[in-house]
Amino acid sequence: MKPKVLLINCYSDNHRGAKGNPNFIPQSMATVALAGQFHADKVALQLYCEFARGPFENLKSLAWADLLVLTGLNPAFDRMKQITAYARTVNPGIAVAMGGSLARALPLLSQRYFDYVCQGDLEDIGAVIDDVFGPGYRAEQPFPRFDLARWPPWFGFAESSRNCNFRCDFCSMTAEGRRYFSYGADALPMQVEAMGYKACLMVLDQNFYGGGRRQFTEKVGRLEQLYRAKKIGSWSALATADLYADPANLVLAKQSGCTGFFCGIESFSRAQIAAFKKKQNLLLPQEDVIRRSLDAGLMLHYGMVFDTTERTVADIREEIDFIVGNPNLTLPSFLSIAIPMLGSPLFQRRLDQGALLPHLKLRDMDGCSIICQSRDSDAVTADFARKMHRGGLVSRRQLLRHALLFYARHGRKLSPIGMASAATTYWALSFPGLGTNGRDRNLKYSARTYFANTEALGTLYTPQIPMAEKMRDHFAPLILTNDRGELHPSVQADLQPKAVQLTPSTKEKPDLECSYPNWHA
Ligand code: B12
Ligand code: SF4
Repeated sequence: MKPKVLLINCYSDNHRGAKGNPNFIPQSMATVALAGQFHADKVALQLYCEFARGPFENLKSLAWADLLVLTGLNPAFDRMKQITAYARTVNPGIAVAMGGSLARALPLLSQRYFDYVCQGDLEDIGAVIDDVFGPGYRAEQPFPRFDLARWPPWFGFAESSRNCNFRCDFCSMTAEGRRYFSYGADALPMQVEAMGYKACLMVLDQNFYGGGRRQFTEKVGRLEQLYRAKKIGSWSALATADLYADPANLVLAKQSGCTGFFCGIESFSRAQIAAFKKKQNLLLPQEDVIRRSLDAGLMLHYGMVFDTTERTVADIREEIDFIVGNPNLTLPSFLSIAIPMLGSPLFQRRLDQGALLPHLKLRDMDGCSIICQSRDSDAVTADFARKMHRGGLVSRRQLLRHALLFYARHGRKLSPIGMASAATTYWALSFPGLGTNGRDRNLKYSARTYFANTEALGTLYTPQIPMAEKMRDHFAPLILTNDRGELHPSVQADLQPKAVQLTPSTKEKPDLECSYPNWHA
């Protein structure tokens, strides 16, 4: 009998029966990449993504598996605990491994709930495989299992590097301080060969430009070959604003079939960017970055991050009006309340300032809830967050006017896919509730408070089957702060100040731990 492994990407949805976001771009690659660490012939695998398909409720699969492997973003910690409780109830012998940024941010707490807490990269699962099944069950040539991916048709996701070479104040990459490294240019053709033709290939790196001009040119060269050979219809990637400093980069990208990039613009306020320590965004004014991109025929997607602790709602609304009133700017693809990610310098600063809300729930550090004390009154801040989440910050008339002027000025320069992707930004601002945070799709909006300490827990927090008393804690939300906004005792050992070891960024050197040896060829 083959060992059986269930891999789940957990997501912090509120409600049992939520439908998930199967057509949202981008989707996570994590389970597909993790699956590639197991021997394809000797291990039976099932993959599930809660972001795409809604909360995982299949007790039969939990009873089937010998090993449960969990991944997910920080707000998904409660979901990891809940699924583990179900697994142990229906299948007491199951082994549970978890990993990713949660394992790095909360290693000690995680050990209370999971058998294996993998703080490193994908390759860490190798030791778990050996421990649970014995030798012989690791993949001989680890490689993402694109054949098991259930992504929107026409889209493929790939990676060409890990981690980031920048250190923005709020980001989990900064909290982790891990070294940026590139897989090498051949990684992309290998992944495309394995996944087959895709109309749009999206390279999901933290920073596609993290290896500088030389690596960028090499990777774009490979993508151009794939594009000319009709192995991809187009490509896009996530990259930082320093990419736009050299216009030649944009020419290269455009001629290689690129439709555009996602770039962390975050704010048009220089003061805010400086406060976020996002120095790559100070090289050029944000408006110039967008103008250069559009002039080169490349769409630019970005998110806006609003820090209501530093800025008033009136100031933020002025910024939104400035964007929507300017048809030379693309509209943001998503709006988010600033999240001081666990362990980041901003998290520490907010903690020291006493600015974290009391009884803060990790589940609600999701970009659509208020996490810190705000400059405005609760009523004003909550009204802003509600409009951000439900729509109403920008009128449909303003959006229509922007769309007409934008397409008149830039429509002809963008490719058809670039134009279609520009259209999604109008949709995102009109119906933001249908965007990334689908977590309240089934919850009456009026039930929300928009504060991360007073949001109602959804139905997922009530077990769907009888549970042993010892599992009760698995259904309690993880609370990060006490009633004074100080660290809650349960996370003190993990989150109290430690000298953050910022690893110097290395641009060229491959990481020897990476399990994809051929990619460095
Ligand atoms: C796809 C994506 C999304 C998708 C899907 C998310 C999902 N959960 O399914 C969407 C668009 C929904 C999304 C939303 C958000 N995202 Co997002 N997203 C990504 C993105 C672009 C790719 C993730 C991915 O597939 N990576 C590739 C896989 C292979 O690697 P990985 O997951 O990073 O894991 C590595 C290690 O951690 C480790 N690992 C991970 N899990 C496990 C498990 C085991 C057992 C082991 C051994 C190892 C291991 O192995 C991998 C490589 O070594 C990343 C950026 C990036 N390049 O990673 C951001 C990123 C993950 N998102 C981020 C953020 C901040 C958000 C938002 C908060 C944004 C916002 N303000 O709204 C929301 C959160 C919404 C929520 N409620 O959770 C942050 C970090 C978040 C965090 N740590 O919690 C990232 C890193 C971007 C960034 N630099 O800021 N996101
Ligand atoms: S550039 Fe992006 S991924 Fe890198 S540290 Fe800044 S926010 Fe994080």
